[in-house]
Amino acid sequence: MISPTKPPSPPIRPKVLIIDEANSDLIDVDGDGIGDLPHHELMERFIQAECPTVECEKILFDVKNRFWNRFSNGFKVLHQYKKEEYDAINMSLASYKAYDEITVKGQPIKPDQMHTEKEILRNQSWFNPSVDNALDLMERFLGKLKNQLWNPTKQGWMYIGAGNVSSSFNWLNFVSGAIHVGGELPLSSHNSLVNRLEPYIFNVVKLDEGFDINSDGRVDVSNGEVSGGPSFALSFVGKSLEEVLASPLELQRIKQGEDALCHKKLFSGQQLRALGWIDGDLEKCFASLGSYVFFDTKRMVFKPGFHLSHGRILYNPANKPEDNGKHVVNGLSGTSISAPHALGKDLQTAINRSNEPS
Ligand SMILES: [Ca+2]
Ligand SMILES: [Ca+2]
Repeated sequence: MISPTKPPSPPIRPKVLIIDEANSDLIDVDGDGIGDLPHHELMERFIQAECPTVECEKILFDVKNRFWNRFSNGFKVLHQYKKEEYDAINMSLASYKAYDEITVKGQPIKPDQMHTEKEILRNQSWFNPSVDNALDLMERFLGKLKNQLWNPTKQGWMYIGAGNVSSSFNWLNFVSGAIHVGGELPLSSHNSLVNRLEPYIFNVVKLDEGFDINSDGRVDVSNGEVSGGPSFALSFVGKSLEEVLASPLELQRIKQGEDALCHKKLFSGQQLRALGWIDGDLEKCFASLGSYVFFDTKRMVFKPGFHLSHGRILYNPANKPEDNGKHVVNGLSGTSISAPHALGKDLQTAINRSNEPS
């Protein structure tokens, strides 16, 4: 006798709310220096890259002015009118404060004290009441997230990046119950409020039909969505270090104001420090990556990840042995990417577990 086959369960389609800025600059995906996707769109792609069945909704805030007032007002609106339930939230908004602006018990705060002194810090006079209000609203909203049966942790997930500057923290990392994602590199902000570490730099690999942003061999951004110019990395890859590293004479010319040279050369961390463009911590970080850096003066960003292989330059910003620099055209970095990467992975892991035979 043939036993009836159990019909397959319908695919689980988790629902994620992305909270981000409405008017952020476009992010360059294909590495030609021209922006391609809005930040919130990139957040969605990183979640989808790990969890293809996800449905994303977005709430985009205009946060250019009076950040906290607009933010907490925005959250009030969310509480009043947004009735849908979500499996997870990706919180991309952030605002930063330097550790050296705060003292606790008469001493400057240390990053590893942030968690134990959390309540004291939230009750100090420097703590903006609008911030406190926003944190309270976020905690209440987090408490209302869907309690999904397929999610083994039975709790709502809110993912918040820790920030990209080691001397400061993100105010939003005070939200209790959230997953605070730091990057696995000293480039990012690290303190005891951070409870999750994820990769900080992601290679963008060119495939035939588009671009793979999470190194799984599947296209996440199609060819038609990018500006399509040559990648900045191409002008260095395959050359010898002598050809591409700024010489002492060129460093001198840059010091005298010849900015155009910045786009034509790579720099070591030591050279950037000598130019006064980075501090000692960043120099150490670049040295630990073993990489040379492209310094984009148009947008003031560092693109690390040029390595030497058999005497030739290759580009592999995430330092992934399996990519080996082949067809890598750009590197995307920051904890605002580490966070949706973690979110997508967790959703897919929960879905896979719920599909396992019991
Ligand atoms: Ca581009
Ligand atoms: Ca992919």
